[in-house]
Amino acid sequence: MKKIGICDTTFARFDMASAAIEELQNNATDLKIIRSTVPGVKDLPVASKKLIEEEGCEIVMALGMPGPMSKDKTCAHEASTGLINAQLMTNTHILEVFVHEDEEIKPKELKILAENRARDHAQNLIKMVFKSKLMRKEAGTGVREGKEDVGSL
Ligand code: RDL
Ligand code: RDL
Ligand code: RDL
Repeated sequence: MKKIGICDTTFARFDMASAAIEELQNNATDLKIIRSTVPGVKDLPVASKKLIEEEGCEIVMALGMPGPMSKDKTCAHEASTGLINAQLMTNTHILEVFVHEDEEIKPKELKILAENRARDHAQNLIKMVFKSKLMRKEAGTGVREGKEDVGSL
């Protein structure tokens, strides 16, 4: 039984965690999902670290939505640095699944991007935990999450 941590925010405008959880449950068996929701992206690092250290998760997805303002971009960068610190402190992967609100203009398209990125990173997680050879096969192939892959040169 693999314990997978899912950490998300109330700031996000789409429930990416539910999409990720559905993708995980449809494509892997023998996993236990522990979810924790926090207000915003800057709260994700410690929540992720707690999922690892206190709940015994062996990998975590941290899902969040940085807003469009320059203060939001700063906030996202700080959150990102925190997530990397939490990974280094625990020697455990935390997949950062961020969708910036200004990646799309239309709300409908932002929603599609958020859902697809969450699902694509859930597939990445499955490869990292259960099928590492499959991920190695994709090395250098221009994979993207949420949008079309750009492909290799
Ligand atoms: O610890 C409480 C908050 O400071 C924390 O939840 C922040 O992540 C909230 N937050 C901001 O303060 C902000 O200026 C967020 C954003 N921008 C943002 O763009 N996205 C967030 N949170 O998820
Ligand atoms: O933890 C999962 C992802 O957050 C992580 O793999 C990132 O490194 C993926 N990534 C971005 O999110 C991004 O905005 C990458 C780039 N840009 C980039 O330019 N090059 C990458 N990854 O290798
Ligand atoms: O090539 C276009 C996009 O990949 C590029 O704009 C990325 O920076 C977009 N992006 C993010 O902004 C982000 O926060 C990506 C990710 N996370 C990600 O996890 N995977 C991506 N893009 O492919």
